[in-house]
Amino acid sequence: MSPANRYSSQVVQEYWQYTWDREGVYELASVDDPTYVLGMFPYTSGTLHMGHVRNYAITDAYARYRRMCGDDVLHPMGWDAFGLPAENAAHERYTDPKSWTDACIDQMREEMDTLGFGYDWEREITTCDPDYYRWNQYFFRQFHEEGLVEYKAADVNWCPDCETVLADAQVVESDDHDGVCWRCDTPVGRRELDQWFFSITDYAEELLEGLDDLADWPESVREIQRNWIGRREGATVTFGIADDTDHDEVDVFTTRLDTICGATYLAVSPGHDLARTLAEHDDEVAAYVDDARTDDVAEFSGVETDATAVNPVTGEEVPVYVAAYVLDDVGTGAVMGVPAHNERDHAFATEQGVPIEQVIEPIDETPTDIETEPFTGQGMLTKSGEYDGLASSAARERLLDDTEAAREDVTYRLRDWLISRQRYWGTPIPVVHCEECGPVLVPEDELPVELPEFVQSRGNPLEQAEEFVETTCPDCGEPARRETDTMDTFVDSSWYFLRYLSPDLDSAAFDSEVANETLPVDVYVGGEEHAVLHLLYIRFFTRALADIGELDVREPVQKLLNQGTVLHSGEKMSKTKDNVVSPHEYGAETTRLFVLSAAHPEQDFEWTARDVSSSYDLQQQLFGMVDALTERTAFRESEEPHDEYVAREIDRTVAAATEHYEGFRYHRAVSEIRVLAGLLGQYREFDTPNEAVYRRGLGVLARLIAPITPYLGEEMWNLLRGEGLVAEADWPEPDTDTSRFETERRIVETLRDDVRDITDVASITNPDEIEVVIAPDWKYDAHEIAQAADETDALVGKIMGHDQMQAVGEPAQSYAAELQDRKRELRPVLPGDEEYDLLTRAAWLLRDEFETDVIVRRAETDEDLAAKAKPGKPAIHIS
Ligand code: ANZ
Ligand code: ZN
Repeated sequence: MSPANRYSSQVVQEYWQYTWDREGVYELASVDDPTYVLGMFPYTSGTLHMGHVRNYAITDAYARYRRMCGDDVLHPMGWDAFGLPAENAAHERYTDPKSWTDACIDQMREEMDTLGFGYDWEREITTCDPDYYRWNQYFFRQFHEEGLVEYKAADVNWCPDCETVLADAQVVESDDHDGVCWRCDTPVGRRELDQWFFSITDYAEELLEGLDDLADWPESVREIQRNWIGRREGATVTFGIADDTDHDEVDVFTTRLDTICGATYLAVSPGHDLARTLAEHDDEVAAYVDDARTDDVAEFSGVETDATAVNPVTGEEVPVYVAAYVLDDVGTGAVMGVPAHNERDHAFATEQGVPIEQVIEPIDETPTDIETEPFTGQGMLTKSGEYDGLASSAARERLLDDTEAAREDVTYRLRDWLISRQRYWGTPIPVVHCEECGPVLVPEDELPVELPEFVQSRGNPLEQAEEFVETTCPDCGEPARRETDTMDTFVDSSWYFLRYLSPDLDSAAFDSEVANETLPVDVYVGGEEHAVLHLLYIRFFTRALADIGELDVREPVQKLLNQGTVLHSGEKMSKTKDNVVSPHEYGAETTRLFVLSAAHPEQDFEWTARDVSSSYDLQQQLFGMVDALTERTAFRESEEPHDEYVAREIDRTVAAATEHYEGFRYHRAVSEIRVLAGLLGQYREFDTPNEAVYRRGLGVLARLIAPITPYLGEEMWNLLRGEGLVAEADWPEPDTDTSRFETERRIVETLRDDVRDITDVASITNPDEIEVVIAPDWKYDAHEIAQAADETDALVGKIMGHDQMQAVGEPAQSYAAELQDRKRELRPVLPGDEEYDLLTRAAWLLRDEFETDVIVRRAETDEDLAAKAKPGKPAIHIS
C-alpha cells in the first residue's frame, strides 16, 4: 500500500464527528425505556488519562453495538466538577475554581470527541452548575424532613494557624512531620465540631440484603460492601457501675458473650458519656480525654479510672478504663475487655498490666500460651462456673437465656455519612444559623443558595464572604449567619444518573415517571476504587429518594463492570511513577482499539509498543482491503464449494463476535475479526473471489469493527457504499444455521493439523496429491449409538445388536470396542454426508497451503485406507 492510502483517523475524524452530529446519531429524542449505558463521569482534572479512555471505550463500544442491534440507547456524559483540586489550582494559578473547571471541561470534551465517543451532548450535566446543585440542596431539605439528616458533633482535622477545618486530603506529609496543613505546614490537630450527616446507617440492613440480588455485580465489589457494612450479631450487655454518681450502668456490645467470665476490665471510648462524667472530678482522666480528642495518642493507650464495673454474670467487680482503641461510634462505645480471647483487648491488657484470664479452651487446635497470644477461636468453656464444658455457641445461647442484663443485638460497622466539608468549591449546605432558633433550613423557594464569588484567602473562603455569610433567620427574621460548610462532592455523584434523564427540567431534579421506566441503569462501568463510597452512596440515595416519594425503584444499577488497570512497566500508569502514556501519543483510534483488544475489560493489562502497533496494523489491513476494491476489481459470478466455505465462515464470525459483544469480550470479538480478515485475504489471493461473498465479508467486517473503531467503520462502510452511516446500520446476522459451527471448525482444523503432521513426519515437501477419505456410514451410526448411550451401557453389545453391524462383522466389533474405551472423550461429530460436504468446501485451504490437488471422497467397501477413517477424523493419504 502506498503511504498515500494509509488510513489515519486524524484525517477523517472531523468529518465524521460533524456528520454524526448533523444526523443526531447519539441523541435520544425521548426517553422511553432505553438501554441505559453509563460510564462513571470524570472529575474535571483537565486531561483524560488512559484509565478514562479504557472506561469510556468500554461503554462506547457497548452503546454502539446495542444501537446497531436496534435499541434506543441512552449514553450520556457529564462532569463531576466540584472538589478540592480546583481550589488548589486556583491558588497556584491565580484564577478561580470556576474558570479553571470550565477550561478543563472544554479540553476534556474535545478529547472525548477526538476519541470518537458517541455521547448525547444534549444531556450534558455539570455538577457545579447552580441548576444542578440546587437539587442537592432540595434533597437535603427533603431528607431532613424524612429524618435522614442529623447535626451532631464530630472529630475533624484542625489547623491552629489557619484557624480552619481541613479535609483529610488537605492534611499532607512534610519533611519532618506526618500530618501538616497543606497550606501553611503547621502540624494539624483534632477538634470537635458540629457537622451534618446523612443517616445511611438507617439503611444498613437493606443495603446489605440487597447485595444478594445484585447477580450482575462482581462478587468482589459485593464482598467489599458486605465488609464495609460489617454486620455483627451478638449481644448488648449491661454492666453495673459502682461508685459513680450519674452513671449506674454501662452497655457494652459483644460478639462473644461466651467469654464474659473472662472479662477483666471494662473500657469506654474517650467520647463516651461516662468518660466525660469521670473527667469532671479526675484530672488524669480529663487530661487523657483531652489528649485523645486533640492529638493522636498511642493506639493502646488508656487511663484507669476510679470507677469499677460489675459483671452481671459473675458479680465480680472489674476496673473501668478510658481507652482510645474503643471507638465512639461502634456498638455502644464501650467494651468488656477479654484479653485472653480478643486481639485488641490482649494488646491493651499487655500494655496496661491488666490480668489475662482464659475461659475458652481450644477443642481441636493446639493451645497457645495465653500470656503472649490470645486464643480467638471457638472452643469449650472453662472457669465459667455452671457453664463449664459447654461449647461456645451453646454457651452463648444459655447465657442469653439466663442473663437478664444481656439481650440479643446486631451492630454495623457502617457509619453515618459525614457530608460537611469546610471548603469553597462545593454545594452550599442550605442552612442558616440563628442565635435564637438554632440551625434553620433555607426555604425551598429561596434555593439555590448560590456560591458567592471566590476570594483568595486562608481557611475557608466562604467565611470571608461577608455578603454570603450575613443574612437573616428565615424563621424569626433576626440577623443570622449562613452555614459555610459545603457538601461532600459524593453527594453530587449520588444521583447524577437520574439528572441525565431530564437534564433541563426546571420543576424537579428528575422526572419520576421517566426514571421509574428507565432505571435501573443497564450497564454501569467504572473503576473498582469506587467499590464502597460511590457505589454504596448511589444505592443509599436511590432508596432515600424512594422513601421521600420521588422514585419507585430502590436499586440503581443492574450490571456493574469494573474495568481493570492499564499497566506500564508493570505498574499502574501514574504521574508520580512517570510511566504515563498519553491517549493521543499513538493516535486516538489506535489507542481505543488497543485498550479494547488487549484483554477482557475486567483484566489488568500491560501497555506495550508492540501490541499497539499490531492494533495499528489491523486498522491498515481492514482499510486496505476495502480501499483496494475498484471498478476494475475482477470478480466471479459462479459459485464454487469454497465460496460456500467462506460464506459460512462469515456467518460463524458474526455469530461468535455477537456473543462476545454481549459478554463485553471485545478482545475476543477483535480476534474473530482478525481471523476473518485473514481468511478473506487468503480467499482473494487463492482465486478470483465470488463478488457477493467477498463484498458481504467486507461489509460484515466494517460493521463488526465499527463499535470499537467508529471512524474506521464509517470509512469502510462509505467505501463499500453501505446505506447511511455504519453507526446506524443494522448489526449483521448469520444467513445460515450456526449451531454446528464449533464442531465444523474443529473438524476442519483437525484435518489441517493432521496433514501438517504427516508431511512433517514423512518430510514431504511437495506433495503430488492429498487424498481425504471419509469413514464408511456404519461408523457414523456406531458413533451415534455410542453417544446416545448411558454411562453404564455395555457398548459392544449394544452396537453389535444391530443387523447392519452384524453384516459388517469383525471391523464393527473392534470399532465398538474402541468406542467403549473412549466413551468419556467422545465429541460431537456431523453426519457422514455433512462431514463430506464440509470437507469438500474446506479442501481449498489444503490446496492453497500445500499447493497441490486435494481429493475428498467417501469410503468404498472393504477399502484399506478407509479402515483408518473415523467420524470427524478422515483418513489421509499423501503421495
Ligand atoms: C468481647 C469480646 C471477646 C469480643 C472476644 C470479641 C472477642 P469484631 O471483633 O470485628 O467481630 N467492640 C465492640 N464495640 C467496640 C468499640 N466501640 N470499639 C472497639 N471495639 C469494639 O467486632 C465485635 C467486637 O468488637 C466485640 O466483641 C467487641 O469485643 C469489640 F473474645 O466483646 B468483643
Ligand atoms: Zn432565628
